[in-house]
Amino acid sequence: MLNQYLDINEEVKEALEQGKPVVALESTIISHGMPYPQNVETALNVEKIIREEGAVPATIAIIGGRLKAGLTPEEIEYFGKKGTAIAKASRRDLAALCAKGEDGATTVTTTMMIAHMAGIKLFATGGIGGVHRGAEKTMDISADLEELANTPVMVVCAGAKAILDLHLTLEYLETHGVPVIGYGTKELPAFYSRHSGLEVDYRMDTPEEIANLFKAQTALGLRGGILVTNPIPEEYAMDDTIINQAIDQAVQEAEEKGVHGKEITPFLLARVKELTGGDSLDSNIQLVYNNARLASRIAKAYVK
Ligand code: PSU
Ligand code: MN
Repeated sequence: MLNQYLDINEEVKEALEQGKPVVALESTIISHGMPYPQNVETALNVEKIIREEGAVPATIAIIGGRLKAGLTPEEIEYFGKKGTAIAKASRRDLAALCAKGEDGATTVTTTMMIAHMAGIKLFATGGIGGVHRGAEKTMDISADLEELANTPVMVVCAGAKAILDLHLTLEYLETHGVPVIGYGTKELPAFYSRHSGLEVDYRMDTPEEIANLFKAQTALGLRGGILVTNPIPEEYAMDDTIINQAIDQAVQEAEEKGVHGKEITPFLLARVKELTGGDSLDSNIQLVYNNARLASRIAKAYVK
């Protein structure tokens, strides 16, 4: 699909033309999700891991109003350093950023959109947005879920954080026909924790099985994506009590301060990180690496 605002870098373009596996990565996790310089270090390591697995990484971002599929290390450094000064770009921001020639950090939503424009099928990240706690009053449902309902890209994540209402998030995905897969588990993982007490739709144990599901979904002409949830490796998982206490406190503070709209997710993520110290950052980095590895393996199975 050609788009006058899209720039696919040489390495990614060549890989796509030759039918090689490509894995997309988001940039909000770089500029808003982690502090500098760990964010840049992590982003470069994720690309390295994908290459070691035999796939090609395509970090996605908006630079000067151009939709970029594939960044240079210098561009990744620029995004990491500028951090939260770069606008978090969701679907509703895309046209404005392109029209004005501005930078934007792509969320799961806009990364899926740009990956799809470029012809990339797989996307690895940390956690997705979802239905917020109290959404029955606020109607705060992440655009990520709507994108999963409509855009045929497979997203590999570690589930979603319990800052969200995970039960309602699964209900929403069910209504919109998005299959939720557990890699090696029937339980939905909750990012820092391997446990949520909720069930995914299907447990799958190999990258091949997951690639076949994606092929069938495409062959059936079903629109929309697939969500693969990959539990954080046991050794990096956090204590459920500690993490849940921090999350409950962060949610309460957000409510008291009246934080809402696009600010609430970054606020909650930053607060949880502060309350749990460096531990949660280390876990966060490790689960992203783990997801990049799985996404590369699914991408390889998919192009076979
Ligand atoms: N959840 C996380 N880490 C993240 C995000 C969500 O655990 O970095 C980011 C992702 O970029 C996601 C976005 O797409 O926040 C969702 O924001 P919102 O809830 O405003 O839709
Ligand atoms: Mn929201």
